[in-house]
Amino acid sequence: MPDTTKSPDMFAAACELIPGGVNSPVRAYKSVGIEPRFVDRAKGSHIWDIEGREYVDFVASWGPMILGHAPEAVLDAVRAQLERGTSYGAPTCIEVALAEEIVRIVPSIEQVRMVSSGTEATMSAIRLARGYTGRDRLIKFDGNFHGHSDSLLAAAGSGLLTLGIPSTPGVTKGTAADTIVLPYNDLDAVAAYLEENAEDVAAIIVEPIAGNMGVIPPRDGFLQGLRALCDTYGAVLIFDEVITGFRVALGGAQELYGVTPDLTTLGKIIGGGFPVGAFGGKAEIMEHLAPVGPVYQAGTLSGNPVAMVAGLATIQALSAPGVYAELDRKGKKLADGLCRAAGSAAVHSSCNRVGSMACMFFTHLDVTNWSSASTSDTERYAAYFRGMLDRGFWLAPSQFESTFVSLAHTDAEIDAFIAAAGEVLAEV
Ligand code: KE4
Repeated sequence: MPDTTKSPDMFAAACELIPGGVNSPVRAYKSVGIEPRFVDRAKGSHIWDIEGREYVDFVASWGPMILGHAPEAVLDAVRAQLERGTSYGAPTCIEVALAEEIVRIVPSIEQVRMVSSGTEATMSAIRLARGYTGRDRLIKFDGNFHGHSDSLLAAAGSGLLTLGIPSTPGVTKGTAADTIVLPYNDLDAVAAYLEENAEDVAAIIVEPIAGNMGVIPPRDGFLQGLRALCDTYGAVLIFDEVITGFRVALGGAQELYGVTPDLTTLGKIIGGGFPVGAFGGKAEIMEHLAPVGPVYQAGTLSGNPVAMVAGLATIQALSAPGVYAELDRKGKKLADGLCRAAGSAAVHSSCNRVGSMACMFFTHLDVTNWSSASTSDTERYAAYFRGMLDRGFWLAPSQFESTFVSLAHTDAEIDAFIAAAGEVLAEV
């Protein structure tokens, strides 16, 4: 490894060893016109690069760091576990404890299976829904991203939108043919498809609040309508709450909107910064999973004890009274301030927010789906991103992601963010 504290030198070396120099495409900063800065450390709401520059972080590792980075409660729990070993490949009391907490907090989840990423969670949930129903087709929504398993890389959101790749080589035609992609928030399109094809549809998977084409809330009645259609046609309703789980409410978007899915996928926050995903739901469905039922799914590090204690400590901290009111207050302060700053700078923008996840789109349209989100001026976003980075604010390197506020962000930091945005928006 090069002996350097300069990101450009480290990036050059990384590009020789890791495709694109990164272990996940969006980190390569391809859509914001500069090279990525390498991180040295993070604590609370702050992150430092290897040049020693300090930033206020609004990426939060793409969502997990809702308490802020390296919270003491999580560090203490992890330190204690490390002395007891880091992986056993055997059942542990701590994974039962985390499962118990998830079942207690998310009423739709009667049983839950731990995995090591959100991708694994959604991939497994879809296989389970197909095994349970005996049907093949899957409905997903344009601009929703559910990780990179083959069935889900059709007009996916997040990195694929950022990279402008509408789908990806390597996914077979047969796989793609079983995935139907419909416009987000368009209940009529779902009803029309199901009327003609219901007997083939195993599941509908949806981000109950879209977080991978920027932030887009469900239209009134959209989630309730999906619930009713799945009841009518016997399809499994899967809420992908990898972002929204424990983010917008302790019980996630399903608590916020009062809609009960059949299966829920989780990730990010439940790992407390460690690699964890989970999927769960009705026991009647979950019991189709091996070793009880015939649907196979497995994982060496599933339920890893270090990740479990980190997740449990995080959820226990989030269960304290007033946490989500505080997250919502901070999220509102940031989004309202950003909108005011954009208005003062006469920048066409549209701001969406749910709780502590928000997005300012560089478009004059109300953003309700991918079609409207895609009208955003991504070049202008890139200039805004660079301006904010230079002023010490660490944002997602893509118009099509979320700005995350954590419990660690102070009002003063949010005020400083808004002031900086006002300066930058006046220039872009
Ligand atoms: P992971 O496999 O990255 O843990 O989770 C996939 C996933 C599933 N479902 C939703 C709703 C998700 O947002 C994600 C992953 N999110 C992206 C960022 N929006 C991860 C960041 C990245 O790709 O590097």
